[in-house]
Amino acid sequence: MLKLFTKIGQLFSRKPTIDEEFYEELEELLIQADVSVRTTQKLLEELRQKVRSERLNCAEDVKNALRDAVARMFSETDSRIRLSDVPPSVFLMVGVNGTGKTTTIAKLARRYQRQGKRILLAAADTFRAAAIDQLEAWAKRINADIVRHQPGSDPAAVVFDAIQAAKARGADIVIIDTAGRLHTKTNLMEELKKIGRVIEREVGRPPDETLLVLDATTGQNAVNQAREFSKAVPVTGVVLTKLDGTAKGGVLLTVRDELGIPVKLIGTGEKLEDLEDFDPQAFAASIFE
Ligand SMILES: Nc1nc2c(ncn2[C@@H]2O[C@H](COP(=O)(O)OP(=O)(O)OP(=O)(O)O)[C@@H](O)[C@H]2O)c(=O)[nH]1
Ligand SMILES: [Mg+2]
Repeated sequence: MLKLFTKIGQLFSRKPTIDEEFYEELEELLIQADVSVRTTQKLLEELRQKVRSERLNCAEDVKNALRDAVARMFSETDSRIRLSDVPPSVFLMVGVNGTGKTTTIAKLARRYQRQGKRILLAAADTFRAAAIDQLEAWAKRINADIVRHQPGSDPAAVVFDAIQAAKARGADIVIIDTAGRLHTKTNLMEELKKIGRVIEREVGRPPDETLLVLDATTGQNAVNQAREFSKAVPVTGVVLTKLDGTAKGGVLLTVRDELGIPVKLIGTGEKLEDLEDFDPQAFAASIFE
């Protein structure tokens, strides 16, 4: 189980008196765990109301009330990955440099291969030669098809070829790797839009998933990235990686609460099997233990 809010768990196990001092400490710990100020205020407000109206005074009850408030934040979210009934399904992976896009692609590909699906990878990160080789190395390792062009070529052309190849070979899912980009660079954002248009034209619908890969260890910065990316492309879900390396799970809450984007997957390590579905209810139930 991930230990994302350990300190908050510890606060409750000290059996604190539920007073102003308690709320202050809780507020500080939530913010330290990268829950944004706004989302923290919202949670605390809800908690205070419940404590008042139900006259809660034991730490255990207050902890449960906080857990319920977190669970409610996710309750209307559909956190499952969508596949199309008409293959190939297309997943577009986006995000800033080094967040874990390419690694997550390999993990996802492996997961669907295990379900008997045929995967084709598209090396549309043509910006770095090493990026193409990195994806190809994963493709070899997991025995997946890959479409690649020369470094420096047009990423949208790679995507076009990948979709044609997927149709010709009967692939079930095309997963597109893209270059890490700063959300502040407009030309790179335009490139993503162009890729989106090619997909829409060639499969007759937008990508089934546009997954924004965020590095949990970057905290509030990840939230800013999410805000900017979702202005440029219709992000359908977030993959939060490197949760194994952090006690700061608050990004999960903030992305959901402030941006309304469902968190769909979490990365918990560098290995192929280190990918989990995000389960909001289990998450809420476990985080304060
Ligand atoms: N601990 C940990 N490391 C991860 C996780 N996901 C990816 N990494 C590591 O993060 C580093 C960057 O991963 P990449 O998949 O290359 O990231 P990227 O987004 O494709 O990077 P660019 O192509 O440069 O934009 C690698 O060393 C990965 O092994 C994770 O869930 N946990
Ligand atoms: Mg990459």
